[in-house]
Amino acid sequence: MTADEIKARAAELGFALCGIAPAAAHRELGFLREWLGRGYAGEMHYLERSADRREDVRSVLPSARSVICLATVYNTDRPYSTELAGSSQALIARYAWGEDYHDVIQQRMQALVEWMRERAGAGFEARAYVDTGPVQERVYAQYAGLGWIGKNTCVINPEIGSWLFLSEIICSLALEPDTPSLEQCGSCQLCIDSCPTGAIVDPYVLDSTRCLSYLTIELKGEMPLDQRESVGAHAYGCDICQEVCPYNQPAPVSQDPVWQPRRAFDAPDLVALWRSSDEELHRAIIGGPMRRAKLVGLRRNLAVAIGNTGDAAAVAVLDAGSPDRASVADPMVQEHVAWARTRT
Ligand code: B12
Ligand code: SF4
Ligand code: SF4
Repeated sequence: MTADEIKARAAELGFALCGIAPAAAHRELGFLREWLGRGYAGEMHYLERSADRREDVRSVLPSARSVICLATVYNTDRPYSTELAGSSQALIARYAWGEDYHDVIQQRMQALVEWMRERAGAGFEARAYVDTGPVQERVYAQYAGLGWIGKNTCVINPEIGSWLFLSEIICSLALEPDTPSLEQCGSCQLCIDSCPTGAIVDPYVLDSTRCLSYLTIELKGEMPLDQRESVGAHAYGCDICQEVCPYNQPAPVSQDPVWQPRRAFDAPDLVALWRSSDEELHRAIIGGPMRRAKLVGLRRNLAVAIGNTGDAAAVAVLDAGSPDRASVADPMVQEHVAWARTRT
């Protein structure tokens, strides 16, 4: 079985890109330690706990010789958040609009692994991960030629941009590796200049504790007071540093039904989301990537975002909760509601 045959099968299974990286101690894998040492992981302690394994895929699979890197386009034809300035829309990162990519992509990779297993000889071993494994996915993707790690830290393919889910199959086969991608940001630094919080502290280095994606998804407790204003209308994640990137102008869109926005997240209105019952919100996020979000986290974000509109009528909607909206009454949510009321 050759690398080309694997790539052809990956394309049939719906992957937009497939490349091979050697399972080796690539230089960039060493940046993780320094990044963690600077406190840039914030409360994402799992990164610290698994740092040893993240330094080399051979600690996950000792027989590993190759990493088959895959990318899936999740972009759809809806406008960028930067085109919605001044609207009453809740900003939700586009990766979260459709089905849960962990489930969808894991199934597609499993089909590829089974296909490989049927053709490989005895002793074939493989591990497939999408986002959740102890693997620095961007580094391997860059070595597999899928794209380079841009100044915004995202993997960018020169032809199809960066709206990509990365995933990989670490395997024992010694496959022909691809040529690593070359950096093509040049003198551009639009992402650094456009980040509302200054989270890209240096080119290629992101301080998560300032990133809206971290503040609205990963941070579980209260949002620091001095960071609430910069959240703007972001209710879940942030796409700005990719929206401004010239390599995403325009970016291809996927017709795959699994990535199309669920009704609840297609141009969602901030106030309408706040008024939704817990049951309605729960139904909207079940089966999607947001299912990991706790309702209180979502309510917290909505309260901050509504406060940031500065619109008295919108802020007046913020209430103390009701029997079918118990998450609103959570003390942490109510602290953010009180903050929002000071904003008009
Ligand atoms: C933790 C995490 C986050 C954190 C931290 C992000 C970060 N930049 O590190 C937070 C919560 C902020 C986050 C946000 C997002 N994430 Co995220 N995240 C991850 C995760 C689980 C681990 C990333 C990691 O190891 N970070 C640690 C740092 C050290 O590594 P890195 O930035 O990824 O990589 C390199 C560069 O920073 C560079 N570097 C670092 N220091 C230095 C120093 C110098 C001098 C140089 C030259 C280079 C350099 O080399 C690093 C390699 O070590 C990965 C999945 C995975 N297992 O890899 C997904 C992943 C990176 N996330 C992804 C996505 C989609 C997002 C969001 C777009 C979601 C959203 N819309 O809200 C945002 C994008 C924000 C951004 N600009 O990165 C995708 C990225 C796809 C792509 N095209 O790159 C991934 C790969 C998940 C997936 N399987 O698809 N994420
Ligand atoms: S995702 Fe948003 S907050 Fe995070 S680095 Fe990019 S622009 Fe900044
Ligand atoms: S906006 Fe410019 S600097 Fe930032 S990742 Fe894109 S090309 Fe690179």
